[in-house]
Amino acid sequence: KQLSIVGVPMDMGQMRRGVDMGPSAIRYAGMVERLQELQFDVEDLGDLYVERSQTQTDDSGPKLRNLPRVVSVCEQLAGKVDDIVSRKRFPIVLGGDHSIAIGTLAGLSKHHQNLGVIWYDAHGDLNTEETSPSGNIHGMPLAVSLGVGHPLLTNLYQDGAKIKKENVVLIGTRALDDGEKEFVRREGIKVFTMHEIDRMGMTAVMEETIAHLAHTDGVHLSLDLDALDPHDAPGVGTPVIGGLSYRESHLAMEMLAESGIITSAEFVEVNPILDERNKTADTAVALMGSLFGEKLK
Ligand code: DIR
Ligand code: MN
Ligand code: MN
Ligand code: MN
Repeated sequence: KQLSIVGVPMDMGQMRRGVDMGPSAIRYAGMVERLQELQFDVEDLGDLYVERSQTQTDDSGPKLRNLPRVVSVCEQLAGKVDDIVSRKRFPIVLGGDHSIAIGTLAGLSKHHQNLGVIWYDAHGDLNTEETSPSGNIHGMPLAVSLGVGHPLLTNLYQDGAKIKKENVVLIGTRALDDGEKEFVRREGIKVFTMHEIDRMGMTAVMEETIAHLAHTDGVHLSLDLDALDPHDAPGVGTPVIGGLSYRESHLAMEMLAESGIITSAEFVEVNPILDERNKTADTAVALMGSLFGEKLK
């Protein structure tokens, strides 16, 4: 496998400054070296240009904060991801807040008719401007990619939905807003909340996830570090107690490595300002090691 890394220093999708430094923190934690040790051809494309003027954060409306800037970064990212896949390489996107998944999935959708998505996150990211309690676009990317949301977001890069609801699996969910619960019920989306993970165990959850996505033509892993318990990943903007352990997450990554189904990945929401000695970036890199087959070597 040939891997291409692209960083997206985006923090406009939410209110806590500092998540724009996520790509640096993850590289500093030794990401490139870790993947090279696994004998991959690793290309680091650096970071996208993200216009930043911290004093101009759009706090005006309760809805879709910083919409134009999020759109322009996501357009740029979609083009970059499209290009990486066109060159037959495996894209790894580093966030940045989770709004960037809109761009990642838009770029991937040029190459997949039936893309699977694993949304590893404490949250559903299924809000729309009507249901969002925060107005933060990082709470909306999965809804947008399913074709539900503001037209500037849903029609980004190419018109309409980028993925299908039957190809999505949420893992680690424990903080759904009311509108998101309604979305999940209405659309019948597959969700493994912490309750199911506790009852079934991560092994069975991953077996079911992999079986559920067996018919797809590729699977994207969108990993929000806040899926993990704040004990293991304190450096995130919206921590939620009662999360996935470091061990459960490694097991999940190892099972994905064994399955061979993953064709792209992103690691988002690492905020070094809120972190403890880069622990969250270290966790992200350790999980990448497992996802890319450290145990199989
Ligand atoms: C919350 C937070 N549900 C919102 N979402 C986060 O603002 O819509 N997603 N943090 O990962
Ligand atoms: Mn998220
Ligand atoms: Mn989250
Ligand atoms: Mn939240």
